[in-house]
Amino acid sequence: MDLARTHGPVFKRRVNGHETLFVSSLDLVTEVADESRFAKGVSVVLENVREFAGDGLFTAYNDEPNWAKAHEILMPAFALGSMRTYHPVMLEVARRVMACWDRRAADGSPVDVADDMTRMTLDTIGLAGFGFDFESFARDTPHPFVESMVRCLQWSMAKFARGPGADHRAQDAAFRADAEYLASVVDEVIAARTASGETGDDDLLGLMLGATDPGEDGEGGEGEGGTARPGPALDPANVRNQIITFLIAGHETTSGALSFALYYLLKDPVALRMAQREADELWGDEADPDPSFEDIGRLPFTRQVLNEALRLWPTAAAFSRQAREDTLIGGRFPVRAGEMVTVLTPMLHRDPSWGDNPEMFDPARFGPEAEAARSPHAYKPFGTGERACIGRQFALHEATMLLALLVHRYRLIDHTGYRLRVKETLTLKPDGFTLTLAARTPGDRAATRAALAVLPGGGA
Ligand code: FDE
Repeated sequence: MDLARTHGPVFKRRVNGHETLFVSSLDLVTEVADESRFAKGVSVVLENVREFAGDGLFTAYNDEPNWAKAHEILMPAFALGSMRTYHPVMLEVARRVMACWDRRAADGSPVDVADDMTRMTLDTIGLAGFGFDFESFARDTPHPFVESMVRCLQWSMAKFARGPGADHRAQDAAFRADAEYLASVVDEVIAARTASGETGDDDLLGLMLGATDPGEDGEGGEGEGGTARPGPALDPANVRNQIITFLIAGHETTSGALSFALYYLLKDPVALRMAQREADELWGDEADPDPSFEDIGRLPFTRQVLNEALRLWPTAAAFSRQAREDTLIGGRFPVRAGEMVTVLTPMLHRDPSWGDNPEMFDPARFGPEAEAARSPHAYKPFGTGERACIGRQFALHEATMLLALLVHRYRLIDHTGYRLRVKETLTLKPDGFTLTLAARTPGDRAATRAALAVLPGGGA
């Protein structure tokens, strides 16, 4: 981001022989988002992630047959309507967060926001995707799976920055051990499903194992070990890669988004009250609200808060595009066929087209009129085109519900006067961000309404 501020919206950075061409202005991103000229590029860092996520959706090459196959099988599971299926599990895990935070509110001890959001998103994708319970809230430290995964992601970044000559055998051996551990946890997930004999045919694992079409006579043949089940829709190695992919992609990014949203609400009393009022209008003084699936669509301001947090800190901070043919971008920068261009999303999201104060947190940027007036290429927290994020609705449903439940239930107290530090472990998160909490009372809810009523227009 500093380089872009110094050198402008197109520059090349060379690190140990790797050149990366970065772009971050609306014009240039509009060009590289053009699917007829560019496609997703598997960058050097993603090549490293391939070492443990293989041909999973995120790291697959565009022309790898397993990409199209898995995409087709999994798309319906991520359509908006499918969120109805995941809603109860998302709510169950949201209640785990609240049970944990209630204890902290009672004894006044701080919560580590990013850690708890990560517990929540890991449990959610594990249960909703694969019927596997990581039980993260029953642990003091993150599930060992998370620690291994974070080390694998760090290895993927560090490998990129390696200088010549040094000996990296120890790091590589440690990486192999972590990658094997990830695979073993996933194999346990698959084995648990296979052993239970349940099809679970509307979750991701069920779809991937081909459970939707259980031929009585065991037809469909390629299944392993003479089971009576039909052949898997995807081959076993690919199923394992997809699960690792969903666990990586589906939880670090979403937990970062929630953490940044809580950070900005903490620092913006009007936005916090508006989010609280929106939740209060749905759930009043109920001690244990029971949000319906439809309620989540009735939280537009909460959604705007998340969108705006993802504008300032798109937690997947860059994505790469690969030129289909030799071309020029911006009419004068040559890009050869096959060459990559990396979109530096946080700077695209601060492009002058965002107005006068792009560093300012302002959820009104995502009001319906403002959104309609803006180029679709100005905002890319979920990537672009055919290879854009498949988990977008999933992440937004999960995060909107939790954020609304949390602001409905707690006063957020900035006990350290926290100043934002962003930590990058391939994804972005606020570092060392802790809060203390107090249970909101009916009196607090009345005070929220009264405080907004003094704003011009009643804070509408
Ligand atoms: C994807 C994605 C992307 C793109 C990348 C490239 O281009 O390279 C992005 C940017 C993203 N993604 C982002 C995000 C954010 C958030 C919060 C999220 N994301 C979430 C989620 C959840 C889930 C489950 C997911 N996610 C998933 C995913 C996948 C699988 C992918 C791949 C797709 C294809 O096909 O390629 C993604 N994601 Fe996301």
